[in-house]
Formats: sequence, structure tokens, C-alpha cells
Amino acid sequence: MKLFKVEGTVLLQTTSALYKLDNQSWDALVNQKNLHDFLDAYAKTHEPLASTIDGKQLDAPIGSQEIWAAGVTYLRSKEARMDESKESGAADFYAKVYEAKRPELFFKSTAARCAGPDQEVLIRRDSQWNVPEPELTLFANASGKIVGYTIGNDISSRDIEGENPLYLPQAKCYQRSASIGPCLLVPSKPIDADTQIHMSIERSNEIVFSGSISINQMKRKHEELIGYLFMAMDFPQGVYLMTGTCLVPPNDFTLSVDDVIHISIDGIGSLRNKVAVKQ
Ligand code: DO4
Ligand code: MG
Repeated sequence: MKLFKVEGTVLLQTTSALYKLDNQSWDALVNQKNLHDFLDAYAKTHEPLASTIDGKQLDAPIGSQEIWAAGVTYLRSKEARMDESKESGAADFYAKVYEAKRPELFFKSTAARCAGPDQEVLIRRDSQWNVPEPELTLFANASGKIVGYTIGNDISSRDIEGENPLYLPQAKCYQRSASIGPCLLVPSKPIDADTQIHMSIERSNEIVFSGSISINQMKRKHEELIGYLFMAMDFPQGVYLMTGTCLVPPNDFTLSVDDVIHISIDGIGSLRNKVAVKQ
């Protein structure tokens, strides 16, 4: 079952039909006890819409939740970060956090700063090396239970982070450095361990990078990441958590203005964003 946000209204897509959820604020809805069962019952007791989701302009599937992110959860991310931070002497921090019991967790975005499907994402004008990071993104409700999944793009400045890991908030958090969508997938059971993430980057109608990975390459468990996130913080509206990247373009690649980033995750859908520079 999938929840979409379209011009402020919430739409529920089942395998066979589309429904409008009346009088439902996003925050209250996604924190319903037994969300999947609630949506299932809703679909069984309401009339479907005559239309489909195709062609509708989607908003980011978010209310007032914060977006957090986990880092160095895949070997490929550890290696890329060790490489970019060689000169700063910080490579060891990435090696250590990959092995440590405590995961790396960082604040990524507010809902207001985040982009949705087909909106522009931004790169910084003071950075020369920028990459998208396609990440399976968990939604945990106010009780800390993972009840949904979406696609996240954790756009990052590799030169700013590489210069000094203390610059991580500037490399990671700025206007529209995060994108999520197209929907919140609310399955009846946890997402399949072999789920694939695909990304391609299009420049002037050519694909300049593409790759796919399985989330089974991840070193940490989803519950482990959420457990640390909730250990000393409350999230009364629930929270999104990007789970880290395993797809890193080669070191000579940087995003350019007008590039189009396509990310898809099996069972969730596709997220498309065009790149611009934050002025
Ligand atoms: O350590 C910095 C951030 C790592 C990250 O964003 C990732 O691994 O996806
Ligand atoms: Mg990341």
C-alpha cells in the first residue's frame, strides 16, 4: 500500500485502486496505530476515485517530520570517504565508525527544506565536487516502529566533507540537499532484504552514471539504526531516516547544473530530480 501527497491531500494507492483519505493530516495519519491495517480497512470501506496516480504532480510524502541520515553503513561508502579524506588525515574516523557498535547518525533536513518528486535539488556554489546518494529511507512512527519506506537522496558535497569531517553539516545540510518520494510505502511486513536500489544520472540526454545495489549489502540492521536514533530523542510526529549509500560515482564525477537524477527502489517507485545551484 502506498501513500501519496498531492496538493495537500493524501491519496492511498492499493494494488487495484486509488482512494482519497478525507480529513486526514499527514502527521496524524502516519502515526495511526497499526497503519497498514488502518489503510487496508479504509480501502475496504470507501469508494475508489475514478482517476489513477499517473500524471499527478506529487509533493514530498512528508508532514512536519525531521529527516535524519545514517552514514558509512556500506563498505563502498567507507572506502569512498576514506579516499576523499586522505589528505585531511581523517580517513581513520570512517574506518572506525564502520566497525564500531555505535552507528554514524546525523541530521539531514527539515520538511520545509526538502525537495519532492520532480522538484529541483540544489548543489552548493562553494563546492566543486557534488554527488547524489540514493538511499532506502525508513519511516519510524512516534513509538519508534518502522512502518514505511521511501526513496531518499542525500546529496553531498565531497570536497567540503573531505577537507575536514567537522564540515559534515555544511556538506550535508543546506536548502534542497535532500529529496524524498514518490510515496510512503506501507507494507504488511518489512521490506525484502534483497530489494534493489537503482540510480542513473542523465546529462544532455545521455546517461553519465548508472548503478544498482541490493540493500542486503548493508552492514547494519534497520532496527539498530532506529534504536540509536530514538535512544535519547523523541519524535512526536515520527521521523525519516536515510540508511546510507552504496552507490558512489567514480572520483572524477561531479553533478552539473541540469543533470537529472533518477533513483528507483523495487516496490516503492521512482524519484526524479533536476539539479540547480543554490544562489
Ligand atoms: O560520513 C559521512 C556521511 C556518510 C553518508 O552519508 C553515507 O554513507 O551515505
Ligand atoms: Mg548518505
